[in-house]
Amino acid sequence: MFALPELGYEFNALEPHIDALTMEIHHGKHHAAYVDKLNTALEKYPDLQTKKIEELLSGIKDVPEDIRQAVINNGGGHHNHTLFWESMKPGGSQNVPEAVTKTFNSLEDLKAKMTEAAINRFGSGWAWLVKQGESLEVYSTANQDSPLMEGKNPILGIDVWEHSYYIKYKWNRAGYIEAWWNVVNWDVVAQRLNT
Ligand code: MN3
Repeated sequence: MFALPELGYEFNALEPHIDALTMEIHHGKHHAAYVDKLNTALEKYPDLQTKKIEELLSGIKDVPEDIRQAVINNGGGHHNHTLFWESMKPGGSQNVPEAVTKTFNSLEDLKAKMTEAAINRFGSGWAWLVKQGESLEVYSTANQDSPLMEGKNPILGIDVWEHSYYIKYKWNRAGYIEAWWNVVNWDVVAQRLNT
């Protein structure tokens, strides 16, 4: 059985960049629903219930076909959001990892690349910084598709589903993305890069 992880900070902790109501609904309703639906999908496959979510997603081709899409959507949703909550902290943090500046020249260049990927993701999805082997890459996925399904290790991701910004930013996805950079926890990004 998978469980909804604790946020680690209050719903209002990321204000004014991410508002409390968005956080409450996003975590307590959207993420919770992915977890519930993932558990329901796995009901008839007890062997899969004890696997780690990372294993399920990176081995998605081995997941039985009748529940594969449900695991892609809801398992992906569970893993993506878990990573997302951990990637943010009140006030953000400034310790940008050296690997980031090495690959992208500067933090500003990485931000520009990820922002572009996030703005240009048509419809719902995520923009990512991923690691594959030793190299870093920026790209985006649709819906809740996890980079793990393509053998890429997600390091930092921004949710650009409308549910992640519509209450405060309405149509202004770019405004939400710009504000989000203020709460990115680079310490966690650095940890992920080193594992
Ligand atoms: Mn979301």
